[in-house]
Amino acid sequence: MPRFISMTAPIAMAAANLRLRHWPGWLTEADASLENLLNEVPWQQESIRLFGRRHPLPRLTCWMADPGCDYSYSGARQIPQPWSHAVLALRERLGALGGSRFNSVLLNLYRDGRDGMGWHADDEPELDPTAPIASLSLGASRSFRFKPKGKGSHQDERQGLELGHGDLLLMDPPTQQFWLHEVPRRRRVERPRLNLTFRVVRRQGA
Ligand SMILES: O=C(O)CCC(=O)C(=O)O
Repeated sequence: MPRFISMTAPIAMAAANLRLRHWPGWLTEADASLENLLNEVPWQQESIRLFGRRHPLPRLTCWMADPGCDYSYSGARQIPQPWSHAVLALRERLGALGGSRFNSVLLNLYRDGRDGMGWHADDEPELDPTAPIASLSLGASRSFRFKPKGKGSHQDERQGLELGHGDLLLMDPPTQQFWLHEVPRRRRVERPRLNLTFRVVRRQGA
């Protein structure tokens, strides 16, 4: 087992159609990875159009993918960046775990607690619904919350966990089909947080 990861048993969380596996502190060299990624990733400020006006997303992003893995979200087509060394190394270590070969990753940089991500599911038609999504977190600890799709939001049905430095979360099918997730804003958080969600995109024409 490489020193780079810690492979104790994950904490499993399950509710109806919610399948999560959480490895706190999975990446033992999280400090070095955070520094490398902050420096080597070509972070971009994307915007979305709402009611005819463009608004900057409350975070910086980058999409890295194999050729042919096109992807759109929030109404914007993502232009893939080449895989960086540090991200490729992380993908290699994840490959064995999910049983899938992740061919793409969305990186999000939350500069501080004023950045966040609203309720959504990673259920775009380009994504393979039979593959897990592997989410790796670095930097400041932030809440990650789930609520069932298609209902008024009953507080007692919500699920949540805290994602810390080096934590790995696997979201297994059919989670994305039935649940939404969010990273709420936390005004008191001053440090940056970086998250990578490794995905399997169905290639064009496949
Ligand atoms: O930052 C996170 O933990 C989650 C990111 C996320 O929900 C996404 O990339 O779809």
